[in-house]
Amino acid sequence: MNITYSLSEKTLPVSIEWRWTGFTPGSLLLQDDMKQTLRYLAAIPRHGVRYVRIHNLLELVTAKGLGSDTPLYDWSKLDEGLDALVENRLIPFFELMGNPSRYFNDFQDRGQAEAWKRLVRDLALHLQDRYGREEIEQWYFETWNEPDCGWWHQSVENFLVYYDACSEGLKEANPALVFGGPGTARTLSKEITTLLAHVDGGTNPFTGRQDVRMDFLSVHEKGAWFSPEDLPVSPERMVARTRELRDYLAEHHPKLLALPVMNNECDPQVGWKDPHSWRATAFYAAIMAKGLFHHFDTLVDEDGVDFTIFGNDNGFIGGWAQRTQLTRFAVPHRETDFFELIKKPALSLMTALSFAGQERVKGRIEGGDSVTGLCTLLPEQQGVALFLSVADNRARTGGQRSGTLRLEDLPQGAYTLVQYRIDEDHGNPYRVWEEVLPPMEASNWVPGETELRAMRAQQELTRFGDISEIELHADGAWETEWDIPLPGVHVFLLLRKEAFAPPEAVTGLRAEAYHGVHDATRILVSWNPPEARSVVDHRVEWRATEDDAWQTADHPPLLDGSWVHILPAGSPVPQYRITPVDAWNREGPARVFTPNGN
Ligand code: 8U8
Repeated sequence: MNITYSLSEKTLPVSIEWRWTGFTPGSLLLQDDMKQTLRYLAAIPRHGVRYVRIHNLLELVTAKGLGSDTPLYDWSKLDEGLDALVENRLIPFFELMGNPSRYFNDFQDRGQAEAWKRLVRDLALHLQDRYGREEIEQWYFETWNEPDCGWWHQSVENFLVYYDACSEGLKEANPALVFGGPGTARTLSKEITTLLAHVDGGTNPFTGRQDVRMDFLSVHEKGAWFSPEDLPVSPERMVARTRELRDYLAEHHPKLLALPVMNNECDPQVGWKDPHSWRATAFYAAIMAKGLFHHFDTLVDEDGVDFTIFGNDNGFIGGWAQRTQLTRFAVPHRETDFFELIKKPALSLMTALSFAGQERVKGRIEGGDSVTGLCTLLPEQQGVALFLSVADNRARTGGQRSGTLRLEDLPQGAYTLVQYRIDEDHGNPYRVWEEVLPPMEASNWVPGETELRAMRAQQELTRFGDISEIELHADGAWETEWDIPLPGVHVFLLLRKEAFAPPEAVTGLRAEAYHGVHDATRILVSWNPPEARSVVDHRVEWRATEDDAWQTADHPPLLDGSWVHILPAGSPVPQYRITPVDAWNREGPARVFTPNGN
């Protein structure tokens, strides 16, 4: 199978945002396990996860006097939840969803419609007060989730009133705030077609004019239906259905073809909770990547659609087989505060994709649809990050794919090749679990310290092969043989040493003790890695007090800024020192964390 990317071709923007997750309900934000999950997400380099879409955030709000001009709101729970996102540099994708104090039940009632508009205005003003204008102008606001499948309890007509109330309330607070929707579950459902007709020429009841706004159009097209079976996952069908929507717009509302379109629940299979053990494996990572690359190849490149977001709704809390980025082991009845989290390949994919640059070149991949790719140019002539996904649409297939890869018209000079891999043998903590499966007689079995350590040794995005040097001559061509098991994801990084300074220091270093599933003291040490794509590891050292010597911690190469330290029960939080290391073994400045800032 031959793959060619020619860098002399016109570059295109990397226009799809995938740095995304979502979950429900909003109240999860108040739990310790979710707060720790957010630390793990924030620790991915280069904001590898950036946006978090959450249903029912407004269930965290209570209010008195919603029908009056001066309602009294209690934002405290919402503030606690959103603080947990903002302090982790995560951006809320805010669905205006939830029913504060159960007040709203009929948007035909003019008073309720006005009260909703006021609630949305007051919410936006409150957020602006708390987080600043600049911060919330980066957020997205969206309608109620999936008004076409049971989340919405009023009529379609009432949804239109609700829609304009949201839009006008936001506008009154700050006209720069972005608003769209409706995040539909069913292709071209009555709810979406009615809303599109309203946007295209309907009358806004708040202004009496035909000025209904929609800043983006969001849909949910998933790769397979609800099922206990591992149905084939079809990125092709996701695209086909999005094309149906575009065809519908062309026929009925050509003006709306210019709207940015997003799939902000693009999950492989409906039903986040249903157990599908492939969600623990490389298949999940590979099919997510294939979905993304296929959207670039088709909707963006073939159709020229302004397709902006491909967002997985996989930020839930759950086990290996559920739709999560980490698996949780917990003490029964204390699940949310006595737990351990282990990263899955779905999270490692976000670390892998964080190597991407902002520009890409189109390529040629010959022979079959199980191999898809994305080739990006790094900023400031630093080199190339190229991603291949090898997956067919069924979770249970094996074997491998192989061929040649040719990059053409690279600038001449010396490059360093660094590769990463997600497959059965790379970054697969689930295999450790499979090997130590709970004993037959165990009830509520949780892994021991040895198993936890073994899983953590496998949970990082894993380097493939040695770091090697390549000299490219005047023709600027690089050719290599590749051989990738199915399913798998491979990253080729070609880095130009002269374009990289030694790494900068890490930021945001912290160390937080938490209750695990055993007695020992456990500490999540977390930090924001430096931006440079040349960083291949972070050295972690610790000492109990100033008077002790630094001890070097044992860990696999760490690209993410997250590492768990286990100490004898009752140990105080030690000091930590983190030093980033690059592909040429150059160290960045060390940063020290001292508990209580002493
Ligand atoms: C298609 C569909 C029918 C239905 O009756 O209910 C649905 C509920 C349908 C599709 C999605 C849906 O809920 C969304 O999908 C969930 C899931 O588990 O796949 C969650 O990921 C989402 O939070 C939810 O919005």
